[in-house]
Amino acid sequence: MKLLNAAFIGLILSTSLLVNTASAGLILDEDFDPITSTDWTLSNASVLGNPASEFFSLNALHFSGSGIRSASTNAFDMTTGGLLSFMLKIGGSLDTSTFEDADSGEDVLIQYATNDGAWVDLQVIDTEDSNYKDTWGMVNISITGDAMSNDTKFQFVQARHSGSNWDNWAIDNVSLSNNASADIPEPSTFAIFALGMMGLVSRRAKK
Ligand SMILES: [Ca+2]
Ligand SMILES: [Ca+2]
Ligand SMILES: [Ca+2]
Repeated sequence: MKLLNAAFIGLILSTSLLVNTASAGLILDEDFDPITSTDWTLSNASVLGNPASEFFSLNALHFSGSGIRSASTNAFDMTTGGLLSFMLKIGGSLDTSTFEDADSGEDVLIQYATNDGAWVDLQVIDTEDSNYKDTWGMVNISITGDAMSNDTKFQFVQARHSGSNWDNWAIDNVSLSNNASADIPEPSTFAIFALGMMGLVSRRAKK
């Protein structure tokens, strides 16, 4: 009987793990090691290796060219809402050749567009923000409100800077998840079901 109980506990745990993985709803997972180029439209952005160990984890997407610097995603179904998460570093007073100090007003914008409409700001990150200046920091943005459409794309963009090789920034470990589908049972439902089965089996065993 102990063996049976252990088997059921194992079933509960493994089922919970399976369901957790499914309900995470990960729809974009990019570490740039290497880049999945079909997932991105890039302008004045390039994947670099690890110059002088200044990058977060192996390659990062580095912005340095002249003209508008941007990286935009494909469109996703975001009707359930979700979370956009990524690592960001902006050049600061360390002022290296990879991360030249980005000046005030040369903000990094995170935007969305629905149905190929105009870009709308999700978050504006000031170049003087100490969470990201000269250091890698994580950005988490909840996808809510008007961004929740069945055709939503995202963009990382710096519209103003002093030109090629000035005012640099980079991103890494970009992930986008939508909220769990209503069709996927919660782990607790499975756990209750399995516990019920355990009771049933132990009763039968006693008989
Ligand atoms: Ca990376
Ligand atoms: Ca500068
Ligand atoms: Ca500048």
